[in-house]
Amino acid sequence: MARKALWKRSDKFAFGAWTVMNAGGDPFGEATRPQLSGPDAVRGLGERDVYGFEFHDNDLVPIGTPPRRRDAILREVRKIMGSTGIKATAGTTNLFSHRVFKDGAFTSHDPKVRAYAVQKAMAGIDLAAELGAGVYIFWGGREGAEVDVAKDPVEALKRFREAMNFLCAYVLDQGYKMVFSIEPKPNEPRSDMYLATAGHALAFIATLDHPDMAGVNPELAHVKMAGLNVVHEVAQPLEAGKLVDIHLNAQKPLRFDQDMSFGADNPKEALLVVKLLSDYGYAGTKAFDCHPYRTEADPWDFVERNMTAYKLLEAKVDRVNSDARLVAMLEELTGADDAGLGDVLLSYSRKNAAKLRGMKFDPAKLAERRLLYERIDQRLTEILLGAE
Ligand code: GLT
Ligand code: MN
Repeated sequence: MARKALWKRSDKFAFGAWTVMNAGGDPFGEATRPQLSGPDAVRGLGERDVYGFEFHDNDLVPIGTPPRRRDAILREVRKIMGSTGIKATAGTTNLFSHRVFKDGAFTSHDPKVRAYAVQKAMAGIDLAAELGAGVYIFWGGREGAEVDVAKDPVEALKRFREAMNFLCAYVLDQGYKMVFSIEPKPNEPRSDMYLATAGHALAFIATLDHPDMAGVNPELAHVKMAGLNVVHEVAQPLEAGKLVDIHLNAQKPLRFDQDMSFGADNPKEALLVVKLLSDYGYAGTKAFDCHPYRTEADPWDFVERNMTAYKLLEAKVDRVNSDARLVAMLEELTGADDAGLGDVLLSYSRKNAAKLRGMKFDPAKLAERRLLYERIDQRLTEILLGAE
């Protein structure tokens, strides 16, 4: 890219190592570009001033790697981290590729498969701790069903909880500084997956032995696959103080998992996600979880475009937030006259209830208040399109 890079490390952008290791294969066709190794993926990201990388245990250490080889790989990755300045920001366990997980990992019917999954997660947590990652992601890729009659979903959630409780206790026992993050997805690769949205994940987290140890990393594409609202999906964990990471990308609604680059499909929606994160001072890493188009010869234009898109949208957010016309319209909308209400709605008391009962409202008059939604939306569109 000829243009000067817009991003800095302090932007705290991250990429899944797997995003640049994606070689373009899909269910209908073979790979279209060379397979990068884990260390080469980390090096390429570090050389492009990316703040951090996320990784599966097997992105770095393939299943069955002897311990000495594992340690040698880790030494190599640490060396790359030292020379490029990139950090390991989040680890995760691949509990979906191997056929042993064909009917689930933590939610498998087979106690031995469940035990293997928890053992694998423990080893992945050790690996993440060794590289200094402070977030550990749980994406239940195979935790779901095609045949609901064959797996009791209540029992499945109990098993999921047992595994998470075991692993939380493991982290505490080891003294690791690490929070868990559940990554929701409604479907694919299973027909239907448990913990389908951020809301499902939040409700589940509240039932853990250590709810404070777990948060959520929503992924825009995942919720979009169900046709739901990406801004709301991010807002809910944010409001709950549970947004510990985020997976940014793009997706046309109600289709297979496309994992397109951030902003590639719906720039207005991407803008509103960036606005949400910056308005509320989100300080965690912003990870891109998507992959280059199958037609790309290498992943590097893809890496640069995602960070560039975020920074351009961030600049637009500044314009949106300082646009006098838009600000005035939003103020009119949100600054409704509450004179006379006092603190009656702030909290329930018998006194407040009595006060509220005694108040006089004229609904027809209240309904007359103008709401400039067309103009507001149009102004946002204009700013996005570069109008003065
Ligand atoms: C997989 C999935 C992603 C998850 C990764 C974490 S793996 O690529 O599509 O959304 O974030 O396990
Ligand atoms: Mn993801």
